This record gives sequence, C-alpha cells and structure tokens, in this order.
Amino acid sequence: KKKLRVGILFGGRSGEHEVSLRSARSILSAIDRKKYDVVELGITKEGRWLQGGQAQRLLGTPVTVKGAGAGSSLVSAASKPGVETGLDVVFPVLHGTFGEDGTIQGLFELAGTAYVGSGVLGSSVGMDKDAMKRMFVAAGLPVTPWVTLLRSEWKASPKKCIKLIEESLEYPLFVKPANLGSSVGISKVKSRADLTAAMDEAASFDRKIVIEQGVGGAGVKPRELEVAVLGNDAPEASVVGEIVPAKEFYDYEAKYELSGPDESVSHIPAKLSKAEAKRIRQMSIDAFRACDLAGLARVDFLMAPRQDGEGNEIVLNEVNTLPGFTSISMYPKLWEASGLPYRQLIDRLIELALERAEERRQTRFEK
Ligand code: G1L
Repeated sequence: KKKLRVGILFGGRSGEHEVSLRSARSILSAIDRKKYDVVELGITKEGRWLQGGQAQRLLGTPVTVKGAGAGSSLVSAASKPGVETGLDVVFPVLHGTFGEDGTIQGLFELAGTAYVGSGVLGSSVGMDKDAMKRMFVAAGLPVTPWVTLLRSEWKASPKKCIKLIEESLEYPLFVKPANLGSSVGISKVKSRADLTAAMDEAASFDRKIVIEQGVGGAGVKPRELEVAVLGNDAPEASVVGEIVPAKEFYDYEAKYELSGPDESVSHIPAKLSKAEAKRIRQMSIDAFRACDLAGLARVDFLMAPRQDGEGNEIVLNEVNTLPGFTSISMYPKLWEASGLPYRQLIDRLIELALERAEERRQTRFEK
C-alpha cells in the first residue's frame, strides 16, 4: 500500500516563529512514519510569491525579468491542481497573517491540495474578533456586549467614541485589535482614565478595534473554559477544560504555553455541573458550525456568577482555528482526556482533511 505524503508547513513571521516550530516538532516526532511519508516545508517570513516574466507576457509587455524560475513551483502548483505539489495533505503550522487567516488556505485551494483545518472563510472569521462575534450572534450564541470602532473613527473623534462606548458598555472593558493573530495590543480598562491609552494601543495594531464588556462585572475574575472540537460537518466536542492563568489575563505567552507549567494551571475536566458541561460542549459545536470551521478548533468560554440572580453566565469568548499543538498543549490534552491520544489525533486530522477535499470534489463549478 502506498504511503500518504504529508507536508508539514512551518515557520512564518519572526515574532511567532518559535511557537510554530514547537508545534511542528511535536507533530513531526509523533506522526506515524509507517503510515506517512513526511515532508518538512519552511515558509519565508514575507510569505510572498513572484512570477514576473510570465505575468508580463500575459499583459503583453516585453519580458524584462531575469531569473524567471522564481516562484515557478507555486505557480505550477496552482495551474495543475493536485498534481504539482506531490503532497496528499498539508498541515499548516503557521501563525497569524498568512498562516491561520485564510491566506495559506487559499493557496492550498488553488493548488488542489488537501489540508488540515478550516478553509478560507472559517480561518478568516477565526482571526477577526468582530466578524466572529457577528457569526455567534447570528447563530443565537451568547457573547459579551461589545462595540467595534474603526481606527479612523477613533482618530477623527475620540470624544464621540468614548461617549458611544460608555453609552453601550459598562466598565471594566477589554480593548483589543479585532485581528487576533498578533495577541498584542490588548488592555483591561477599569475606568475612563485608562481608555484613551488602551484605544491608541489597540489602534496601532489593527484598523478595527473591539471593545468588550468584562464578563461578570467589576472585581470579578471569570473562569476560562475551553473545549476541543474535532470533525467536519458533524463535529464532536471533547471534555471541558479550565485554564487558571497566573497573570491577570490570558496573554500571548500563556496562550501558546511559552512560559512554562508554573505560570498557568489547567484542570481537565473542569469542575462543572453536568448541565453546565453539557451546555458548554453543545455551544462549542454550535460555535464551530456558526463560523464554518473544519477539522479542528479550540473554543474558549468565559463564565461568571450572574449579576442578577441564580447560576452562572456562560459566554463564548473566541474560537482558535490553529490552537497550540504541542503534545502538552490544551487542545491535544483535551482529546487525550477524552480518549484520543496525540498520535491518533494526528491520524484523525489527516482523515478529516482528505474527507473534506473529497466532499469538495462533489461541488460543480459550472452549469
Ligand atoms: F495539526 C494541525 F491541526 F494541523 C495544527 C496545525 C497548527 C494544529 C495547530 C496548529 N497551531 C499552530 O500552528 C500554532 C500553534 C503555531 C498557532 Cl497558529
């Protein structure tokens, strides 16, 4: 039987290079070499492709570019879908811009190569906190109240923006760039005194700024719950886990487990009532569907005692289409605790990628 050729694509922008390498190393050391021929693939920090000579010919301009070989493998991959890459399936182990925002997924679509994880739409929705919340709301899922403002609106009239924010939301607030790829520029704002600095900071990282009302109100630290979802059209949810961060809010370091086990602690399964756990697992599947995700996603929740009465308020915080993926990261640990070990999780992700590619072949593109 012919082995499947599996590409592991890693690298990317310098700031997140190490995060990518960690997950890639974990996958490379666990993947079953009896079943797969593994091909390691790096990517440039810019993620750009060139094809000057042929593009010029297409335009009817005289060809002036030398070294016409540059980028040719990418172009030929796109021109003969499924043939030129020589890969049966690719793992995109890439962070943020060009990795998890739909860009590289679009390249795989063009190349006709099966790939692990969400498609173009799901990946880009998963990167934009504003788009994500709209999807949640449209699906009737609970989110914390929020306001989205453009950098241009903030720059033009900070006073109006502050008025709008304070009319719609109550402190404490979290101010974030809508783009979740960078995990930077996020501030907790306890009063108006801190709002301007937080807005300026977030506005430096994205043209869209998301201002969220803190869950549970002032002085409340909501619980952070996470579910690992796996599947395509009929996704399944793992047990619920809980992160107890050492720092005040789950920052970039903690998010990708860069800081060592002494910083944040995880509880699997999280201590919850049966009804709460059931509801959270169902919500994670609903969120996965609402954002049109595929393959895998970690779905994150916030939970706090209701301000006006009984029980707990549970809201969706975000989905992460390419979560931390070392063997000790939350996503694999949640599946391990649900009866699916890391190596078999990798097998399942490959299966799902192939199933999705096969499903797509059933779509007609012409009448
Ligand atoms: F193996 C998967 F499912 F394809 C996969 C690939 C990459 C899961 C998770 C990730 N994660 C990353 O690439 C990242 C941790 C560098 C963040 Cl985007």
